[in-house]
Amino acid sequence: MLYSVRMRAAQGDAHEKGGKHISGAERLVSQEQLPSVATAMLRRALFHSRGTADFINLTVETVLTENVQAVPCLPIATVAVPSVTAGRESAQAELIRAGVAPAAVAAAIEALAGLKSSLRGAMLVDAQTGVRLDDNGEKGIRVSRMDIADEQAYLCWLNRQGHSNIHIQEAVVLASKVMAAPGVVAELCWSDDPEYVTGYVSTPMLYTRFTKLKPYGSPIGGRIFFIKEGTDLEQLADYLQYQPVLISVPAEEASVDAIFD
Ligand code: PML
Repeated sequence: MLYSVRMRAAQGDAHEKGGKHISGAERLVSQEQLPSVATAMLRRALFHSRGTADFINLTVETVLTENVQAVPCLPIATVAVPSVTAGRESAQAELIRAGVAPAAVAAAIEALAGLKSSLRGAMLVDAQTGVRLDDNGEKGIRVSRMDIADEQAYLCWLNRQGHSNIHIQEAVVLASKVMAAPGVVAELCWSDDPEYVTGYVSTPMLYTRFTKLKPYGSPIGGRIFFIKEGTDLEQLADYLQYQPVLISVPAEEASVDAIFD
């Protein structure tokens, strides 16, 4: 048995009553890990760079181990760019290489850049036309019920590549789950953390980070999932929100850690 632990925090009021989104987090953990993971989430909601939350929703639900799907972790690449403009141009090129139509890429970047407030979940966008497919407004579709299968092996794997921050730790897990969904061509994301300007494009083959995708100080971020024509949207939304998934790093990486730890 595992536990899905989900936190969303807002300021002013609950999200659904117009409160400002402060923080969100997702884990899938054992009973032993549950108290410390729940406490860490509460701390994160209370001491966040976006402000202090006065509404915190913490949900804990059991998940049967036999219902958990195993998904491989995406490899990571980083592209250093000198400016937000250069970052967005490179991200655009990567999305087009992945099969997203140039017009859809342009529409998506404009939609993300034009948001008045952060998206809590993701927008689903047609990869050919750029038309938004979900009707969830600012809520979007929140990807839920995922975690890393072996946290130690994952952290070592990231560390060896020079990555140690919580943003990348969580984003790679989320992107790996999303890219395992049938019909998802690519994802574009940048953070709502005003101090964090690195964003990424993920494809079923690769998670590519661009060191500047939004201006420093901007508290507005979000995600767009580009969807292939003919994809069953109900099934996709169901997978993204409800299918429990554990992500694993490549076997030799995990075993190398086991030998040297
Ligand atoms: C977020 O934390 O809200 C999104 C993360 C974006 C990029 C993470 C990275 O690869 O550094």
